[in-house]
Amino acid sequence: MGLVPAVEYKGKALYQSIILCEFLEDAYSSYQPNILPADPYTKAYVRIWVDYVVKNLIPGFKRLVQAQDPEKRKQSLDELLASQRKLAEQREDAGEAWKKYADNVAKRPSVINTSSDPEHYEEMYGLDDKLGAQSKAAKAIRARREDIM
Ligand SMILES: N[C@@H](CCC(=O)N[C@@H](CS)C(=O)NCC(=O)O)C(=O)O
Repeated sequence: MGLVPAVEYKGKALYQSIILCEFLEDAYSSYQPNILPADPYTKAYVRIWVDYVVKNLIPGFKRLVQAQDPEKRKQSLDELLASQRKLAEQREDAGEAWKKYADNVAKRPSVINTSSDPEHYEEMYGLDDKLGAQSKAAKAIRARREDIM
């Protein structure tokens, strides 16, 4: 696919973030803490919402930050807000618990060390749209290819 993240395991390649997370759990099952709950129902429930985020919030966010045209921007923002609203309505833990989780993630050294300065994101994604960037990710966003995004 040519996208990151990707993992090489025993000489073979794997990709797609969510699949990699589950693969790491399977391949290193004794590592604690686990990402997914052990209970089958709760695990399936988590996967339902991970799938929702992957298909709606992530593409919606990427389209918003890439959109330069004000009309396209407003449409992208409305779509993203509608997706977020649905998540917040269905998940009672989407309020304070989410904020605490997000704050903790943002403080992790691995996240700090691999993130760009927030003020540069808009410019970078905006340039993608303006210049008609040819990266696989930028093309996928423009073509609304959620399966690649
Ligand atoms: N659905 C993929 C998306 C991966 C993706 O968009 N990767 C971007 C960086 S975040 C990339 O590799 N861009 C390089 C390119 O498009 O050529 C995943 O979840 O791993």
